[in-house]
Amino acid sequence: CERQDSRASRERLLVVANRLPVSAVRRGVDSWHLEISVGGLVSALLGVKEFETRWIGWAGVNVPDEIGQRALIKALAEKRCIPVFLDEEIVHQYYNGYCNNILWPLFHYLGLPQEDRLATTRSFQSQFDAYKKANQMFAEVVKEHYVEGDVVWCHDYHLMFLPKCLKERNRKMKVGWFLHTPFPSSEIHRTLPSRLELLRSVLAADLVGFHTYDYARHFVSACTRILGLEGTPEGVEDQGRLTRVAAFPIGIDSDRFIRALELPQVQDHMKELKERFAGRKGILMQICEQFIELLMVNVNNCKVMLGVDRLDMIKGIPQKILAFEKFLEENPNWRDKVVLLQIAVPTRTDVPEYQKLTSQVHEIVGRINGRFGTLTAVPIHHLDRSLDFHALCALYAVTDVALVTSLRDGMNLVSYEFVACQASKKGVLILRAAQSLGAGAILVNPWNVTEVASSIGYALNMPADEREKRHHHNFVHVTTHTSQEWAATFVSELNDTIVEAQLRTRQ
Ligand code: ADQ
Repeated sequence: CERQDSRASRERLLVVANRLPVSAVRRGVDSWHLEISVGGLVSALLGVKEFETRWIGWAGVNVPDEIGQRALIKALAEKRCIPVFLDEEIVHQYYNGYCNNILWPLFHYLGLPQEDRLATTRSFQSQFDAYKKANQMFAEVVKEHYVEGDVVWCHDYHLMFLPKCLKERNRKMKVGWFLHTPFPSSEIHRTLPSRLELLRSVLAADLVGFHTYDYARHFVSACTRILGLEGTPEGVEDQGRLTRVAAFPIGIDSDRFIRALELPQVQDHMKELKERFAGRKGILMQICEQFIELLMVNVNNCKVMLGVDRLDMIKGIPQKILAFEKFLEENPNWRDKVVLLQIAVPTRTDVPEYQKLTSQVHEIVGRINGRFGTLTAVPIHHLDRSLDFHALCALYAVTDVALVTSLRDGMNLVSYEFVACQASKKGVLILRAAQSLGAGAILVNPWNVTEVASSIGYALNMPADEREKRHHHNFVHVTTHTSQEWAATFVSELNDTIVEAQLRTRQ
């Protein structure tokens, strides 16, 4: 009953995340252009409509002058966004350093960077100091915009220090924290020099959420083993105060994708893509000129395989491409009948590891195209760019086999988006095992190139009735586990947790 009430009254939700859903590009002294940011967190949260939402975060740009800041605040206000201004040094130490160079790889089991293995190194300490300072700056902006009764929902590994900062400012604030990445085993978390402080800060939240039960369990074990606290079925208890810990598997706004397929611009994209694969010329320049030029060389009834990822080491792009190479090597009859489109939007481009990854992927693609390409066709089309929503939906819809083979991932929304767009084609999803879309997909170990290669063959040859059955399983899951449901459940659970805590205190 309480859950229904909270949904009906459009309660105010302050979403606090490192990045705003838009990136700001300066066009003049007091003029800004706003572009939608690409990424899973943004994609899921933009689908959440039932709350009166304000979004607090960094706009991805350094704005040192007051005129620029005032103009940006005004431009963002129209989108219900509130900026946190971070200077270059903080961004370098907090975002590129502590978040992307330490927490992100560690949480995905890639370990700590070599030079930061010692807790005493200056770079580690200064990055952690910057991380805490940045989190304090987020807390100040939240405090400024907070209205009593608001739900404050902090997101992701960038803001693990935030729950503590918020509760120190206002003990009564309703604070939830959700992690979009995996939370690693306590043995991995143990290696982080600032492990104690981070765990304690997160525990200041009223509700702590993860994508899966396993991540929640890892977090509780870290608190019991590293902090020596008591884990209960509800969460973690510290001196009579309970922090509720639970799993809230994320989803997408599936209706948005399903509805998009009816839009004339998406239909046009799809028609032209299909014509292209039937070997006829078309005018698909809107999607991407380079991409279309490459597609033009493909011949009749080519099967389309698709990968859509941020260009990140966790997404397993080199391994995926190597598996495709193995498939072509072992199946010469498929060589001019299948094409892999890998769309990889670059992220964190100023981090050296990401620059290395881009070169590595380009090198592998070039080698394979040199090996299996002909004068008229290449097997892999790799694009380092983002596609707009309509082009992405059209691509999903015409795809025969999607390869979603991250080495590790919090959840992965691309698999959901693909399924939502496949109502008529009923293509096959090859997926890293341990994701929640298990039942209808072909599950693989992405490290096992031989297994992925043979799954590609299985998927391409799959009979229609099996494809249909598998798609049905996936489609039901994607349309019932939506981002709206995810957010509503989290907020409702947070409200319940607070009511229960108040009752416990009174007893
Ligand atoms: P991400 O690592 O960003 O998210 P994912 O869940 O796959 O990963 O979401 C990516 C989003 O970006 C999708 O909505 C996709 O459409 C979009 N995208 C990716 N490449 C694109 C391209 N080239 N062009 C256009 N759009 C593109 C993080 C975690 C995930 C977790 C999500 C949500 O790493 O594990 O599932 O948050 O919690």
